[in-house]
Amino acid sequence: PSHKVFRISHPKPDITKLPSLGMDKKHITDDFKHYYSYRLGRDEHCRSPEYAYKAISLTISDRMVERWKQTYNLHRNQDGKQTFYLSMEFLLGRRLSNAIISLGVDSEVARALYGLGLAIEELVDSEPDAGLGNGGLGRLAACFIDSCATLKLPVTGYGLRYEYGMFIQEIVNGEQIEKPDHWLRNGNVWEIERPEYMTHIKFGGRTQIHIDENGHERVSWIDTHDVLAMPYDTPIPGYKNDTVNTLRLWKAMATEDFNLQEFNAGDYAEAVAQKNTAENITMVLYPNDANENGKALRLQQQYFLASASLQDVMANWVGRHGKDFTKFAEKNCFQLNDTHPSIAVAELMRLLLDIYGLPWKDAWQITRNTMAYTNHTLLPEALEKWPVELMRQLLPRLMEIIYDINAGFMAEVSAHWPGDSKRQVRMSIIEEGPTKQVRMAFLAIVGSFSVNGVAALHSELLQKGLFKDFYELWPLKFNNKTNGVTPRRWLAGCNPDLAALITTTIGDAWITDLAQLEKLKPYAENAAFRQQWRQIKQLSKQRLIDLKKQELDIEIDVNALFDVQVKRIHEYKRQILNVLHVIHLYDRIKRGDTQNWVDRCVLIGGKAAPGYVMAKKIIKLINNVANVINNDAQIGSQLKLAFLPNYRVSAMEKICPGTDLSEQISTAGKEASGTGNMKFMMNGALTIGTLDGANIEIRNEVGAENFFLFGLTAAEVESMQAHYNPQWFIEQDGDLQAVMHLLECGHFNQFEPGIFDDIITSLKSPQDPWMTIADFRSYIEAQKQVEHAWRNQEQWTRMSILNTATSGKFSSDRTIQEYNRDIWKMSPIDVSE
Ligand code: T68
Repeated sequence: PSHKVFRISHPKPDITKLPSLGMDKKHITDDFKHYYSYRLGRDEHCRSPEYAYKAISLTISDRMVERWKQTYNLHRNQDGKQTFYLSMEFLLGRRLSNAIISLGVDSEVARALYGLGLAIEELVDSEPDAGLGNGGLGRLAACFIDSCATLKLPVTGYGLRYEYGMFIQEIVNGEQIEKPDHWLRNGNVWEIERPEYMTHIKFGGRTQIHIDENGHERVSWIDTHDVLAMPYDTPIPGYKNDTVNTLRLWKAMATEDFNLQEFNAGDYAEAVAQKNTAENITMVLYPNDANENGKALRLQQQYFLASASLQDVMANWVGRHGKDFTKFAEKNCFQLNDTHPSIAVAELMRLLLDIYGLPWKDAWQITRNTMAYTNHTLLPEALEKWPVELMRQLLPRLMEIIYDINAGFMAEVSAHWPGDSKRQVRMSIIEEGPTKQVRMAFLAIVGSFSVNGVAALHSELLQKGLFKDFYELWPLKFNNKTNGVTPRRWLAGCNPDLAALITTTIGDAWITDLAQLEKLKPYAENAAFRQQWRQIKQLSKQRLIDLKKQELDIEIDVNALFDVQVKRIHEYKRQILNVLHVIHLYDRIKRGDTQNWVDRCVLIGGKAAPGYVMAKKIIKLINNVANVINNDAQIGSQLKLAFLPNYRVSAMEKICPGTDLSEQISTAGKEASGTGNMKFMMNGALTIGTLDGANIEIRNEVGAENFFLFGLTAAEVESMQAHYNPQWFIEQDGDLQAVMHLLECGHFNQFEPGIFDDIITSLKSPQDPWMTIADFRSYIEAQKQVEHAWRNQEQWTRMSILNTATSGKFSSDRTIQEYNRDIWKMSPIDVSE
């Protein structure tokens, strides 16, 4: 008899096999009902749109997951190159409408919801913003990952899952009050926890040398306090291309054996309470956008992000290649979003040396060919430096490695410039002085193969100024990548009426190829088209008024010129210059100088870093001036000023379609790029601006005749600095004298004496680095040009159309194509094939 066992063969059941989810009205409706009733447990008595928002989001999210898993596996298992975008901030904003647009199910969803008696607009508005960023830098990261997915590039975002995002700003008595933003309170339907990819992060302890099995000296980092990094993945859908990339955000958690000693000693409660120290690491986003606060917790955050992300990538690499790193640099790139994650340079060295046992030379070569660094600022106060002592305590092994990197680098410098010890001191990663500090930007430059600025002028100034020595040493490392914004959110999503008009006129290819907007140019000469264009702008302005009506409690005329400045509050961005102009207009009305008057509504919004006293004063000034103007019956509709509280991504989506005039008035040479300027341009606003950041490129694209230019150039600012004399400008200018007088006599702070003294003093100081007074006259003249243009509505509309038509360059798709062409060098991966 045969010993063979005869088994009934049956197909192996696949627990993951599911039918594809339907994208039609019926399937969407069914799933909505399912989630609403079963998962959320609500019924017809529930009155809150919150649950309907959740039910539709879960329905949409499901429809991304299948494509997401496919993309994820394809990226991990292919043998091509991958890029990892490391950023302390991803300012995503709301996700529902973006997901709907990307999947191309807008009309099906709208119809399904309509059938259920729900309005999509209302549901969309109950989603909290994911406010995990301060401003431009964080929003840029969000636009970039959108473009990467749309361009089918295998790019993964790595960031932190802050429990509290950017604070919520309230205005009380004209002053900013910060409220915590507990954005996760009602759950986050867009993320999936992935405990299977959890990693350990070390802090503190000490290092020890030992001899490994091959007789080589190795360093181990011991007696550490470990923290767990738990990944949460968010899908990043490409535009109608079946690609869904991943944003992986790390949350800090206590290890399970936290404080075992105390635990065993019976101090149970104390041990549990100490869990907090670990979990604090990702508790809150630091709300400083332009200066470093130097807190140890911030360094912990930075290392936590760098280490968790690198370990994650390495684990995947070792899983597929074993410990052979010869091709690692060829297949992986880390793009560092500013210096915040630049400790990654030293961390990659540590992993290669201590964990995988590579010799220094090999590890250094791999690191230097894997890292790329983007700089976002020239302001010295924003340049990160960490005290050597702090780093030694917190990250002793990394401090050793940084010293070793610097020793090698100093040897390179002295070989290149023999005997130039001044240059060595200037270029050293370690800044000598009473407290030695690590210059994080220099670590990033030395450790990477590419260094880029974010607009042409900014990149040029980096090479000529801040990083001159490094540019002389490695000219080929330096390059420019002018910023961009995603047209999915910043035109198609936020301005559906305008998007529809554009699509009817030139087709819809512009959504993924924004240069196509050029085709609108001839329509600037078409009166009927201009009429439609104007109507849409008018509607958007009305919507903006309706939205802000209760909040602002002022009457705004839709026919007024909507003049908008929204961005973080900072002296270099010169919201004060805007206020000086408003005071000047007020003064003119009061003097009866109102011939050819143009009614204007000036809107200013933005958050001040909580510790930035001057920025908070500026908010107070705006509110006080607004109070005087808006409550003066003689002024009426001729002039309005309002501060828009709690400016954020979702606010900008409503503001930019309704803006006529975009204020981009920074001191030349100080704003690295700006990205709000691009959003306004795309939505048909005209710009009044200085020759700063990307303004220069905006003006080049749209033409000087369609841009209101004023102010000193960066070179003039630089050369005037030493002999700047604001008093001289004041003496020359009667209008400016009148404005200063109103400020100085306390006209806007009658019951709060002295509160604006600091502002006045800084304006009049020869040391004022922002040179506001120097640009007053040319700003006023440019504003007159604005009014002149506005009086001819046909001409204004022409210019508005031309702004949109020439905004193609400022798509982040173009930016990302350049990053890929020059730095990442990856091939797109088609998921649908
Ligand atoms: C901005 N930087 C630039 N920084 O100011 C802006 N900083 O010109 C540019 O367009 C934008 O980056 C994108 O390149 C920032 O937004 C920060 O938010 C920040 C955050 C933490 C620490 C320092």
